[in-house]
Amino acid sequence: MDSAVIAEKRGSLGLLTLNRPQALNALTHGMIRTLASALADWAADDAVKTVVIRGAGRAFCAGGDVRAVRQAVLDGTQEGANLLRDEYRLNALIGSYPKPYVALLHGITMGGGAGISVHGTYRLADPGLVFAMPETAIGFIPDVGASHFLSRLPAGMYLALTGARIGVGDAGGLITHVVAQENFAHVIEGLARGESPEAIIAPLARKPEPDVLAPHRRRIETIFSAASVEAILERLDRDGSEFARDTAQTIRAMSPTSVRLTFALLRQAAKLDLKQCLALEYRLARRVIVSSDFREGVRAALVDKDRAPQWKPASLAAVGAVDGFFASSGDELF
Ligand code: QUE
Repeated sequence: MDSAVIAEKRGSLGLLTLNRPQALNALTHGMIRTLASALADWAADDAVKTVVIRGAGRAFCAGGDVRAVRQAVLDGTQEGANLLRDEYRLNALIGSYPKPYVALLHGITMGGGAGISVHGTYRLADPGLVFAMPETAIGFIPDVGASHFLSRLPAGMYLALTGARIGVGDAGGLITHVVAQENFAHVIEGLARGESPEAIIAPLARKPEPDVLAPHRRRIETIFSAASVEAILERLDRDGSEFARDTAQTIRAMSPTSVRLTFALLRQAAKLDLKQCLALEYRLARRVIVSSDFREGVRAALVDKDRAPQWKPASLAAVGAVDGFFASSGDELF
């Protein structure tokens, strides 16, 4: 078992603690395997009524271990694809888990952290939550089932293309309750005693915080419903507001290939169930991780940290059709 995940039974509760705080609990392959194995055991264990997942340290979870995925590609091994395969299967297991699955979110929750929380039954978030799907910034795509939940959110295409960080006020649809982190221990104790999640959570839930995106919501929905990435950028440029200018600039700084893939992925995902979304993400991800933009994006954001990625192709116009990424390669997730 991987010490970066602590899996313990406390009374009626199966408690999972992500314990790699120095890396903001970014999910290694070992952590993914330990989570999947504990969840499989507890699904069949009548003593476990509920599962809780939480993160040690400052963050719930910053994502998947994309540095390791990049290194595996550089080393010429299949380990990167294998990590993603097991991560997406874990996301599917959480999405169809037979018992209440309660995620206690605080601090940074991005990428892979969303995948091990949003598909569960309850997502309790501390007011200091910082949520994002920032994959277009590293030459990747919104994965871990994000194509499912983002394609169903009014601002989902905006969040996916820009990687915008949002707080609890704007995370309706992603979280179920706002609960202060200081009350997480109380939730854990109540569930361990066998109390029902609703009975414990309801008295602790606070009023949602003000919605920061509220003044821009109509703009976002009108602009991001456009039929192509070019049309979205055209509408942003024509809008003229500071928000639209900043948003267009952000999208133009992302990997052009990632932006095109993300747009096409979310459009398709709107008609698919979670498992179909994960399977489609896996097809794309296997091709994207061997691309130069993923290598370069992870290098610029997380290895050298110069934040100056050189994307290839460098412009949307130069990115041709992305249909080939969506075709089956024979190695399907399910
Ligand atoms: C996009 C991502 C990730 C990211 C930054 C992005 C991601 C991820 C991390 C991350 C952050 C801090 C760490 C760490 C990893 O950053 O998936 O090990 O200490 O895991 O722009 O998708």
